[in-house]
Amino acid sequence: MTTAQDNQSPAPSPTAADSGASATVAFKQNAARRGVVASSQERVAGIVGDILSAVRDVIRSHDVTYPEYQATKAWLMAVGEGGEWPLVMDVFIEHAVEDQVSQSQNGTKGSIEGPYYLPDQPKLGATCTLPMRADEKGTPLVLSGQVRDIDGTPLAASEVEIWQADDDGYYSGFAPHVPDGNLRGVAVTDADGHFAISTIQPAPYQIPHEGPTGRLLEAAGWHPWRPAHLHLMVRADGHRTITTQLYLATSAYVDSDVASATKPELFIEPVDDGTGVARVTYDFELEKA
Ligand code: MBD
Ligand code: FE
Repeated sequence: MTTAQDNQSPAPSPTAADSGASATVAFKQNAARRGVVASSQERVAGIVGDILSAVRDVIRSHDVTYPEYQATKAWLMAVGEGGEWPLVMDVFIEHAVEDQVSQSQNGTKGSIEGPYYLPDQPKLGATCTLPMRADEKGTPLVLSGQVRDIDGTPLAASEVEIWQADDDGYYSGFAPHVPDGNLRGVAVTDADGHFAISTIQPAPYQIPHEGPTGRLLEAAGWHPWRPAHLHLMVRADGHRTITTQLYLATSAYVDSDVASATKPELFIEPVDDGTGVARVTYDFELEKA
């Protein structure tokens, strides 16, 4: 077990700006690692051209005024200045891209990556405990299961990576009071493809709401919540990586995720084993790359 440095700060006051600035840095680093893929001139002109004409259509159909146009410009500028583009894109847009891409992926259903993935987390054993503070709040949770090919073959030495918010809804790396690496790690499956990860049950998650994204939600009368979720990335040699999330079926907001990223196949219902530990099994099936 890896232990994250204990949290000494008494009164955490993380802000949307902390989180937004970190999400922007993380996105640029992840983008550099993924590499740049250029689209053809035809696709750029086709896609961007259609986006712009859809915007002009909305302006006409809603009879948009000059004050509304200027307010929109100010908001877009504030999103950039506050570093909230990763948040805005992943909350409002990513689910449509994921839905589209996942139509050609067999096996376990995917879901959006969101803005808070950080690479290079420690590799743990098949049976492991995520790095956490000695006094980490929340109900202990054990997620166990098997990674298999879609033909049923167990996949030994595959990687089940988890990242999640703490019981207060903060992700390490995006809130200064949470120790680096907290509640992030990679389980490596045993010879039978099995894994068992000890962590804490996530709580419903409120997206940062003091910044421009929050002001938009408030102006539209939309709530800022996601249902309690675990993020996962499952990798195996020769197989297509699956990025997904598991949702606690009994969580608030399962029917009104602000990021529109739930799928019925991704709900889990952990059961107390009689000792205060919630346990649940979920198997992952990957198709060949
Ligand atoms: C999250 O934790 C998240 O999963 C998404 C999609 C957007 C913002 C914060
Ligand atoms: Fe999340």
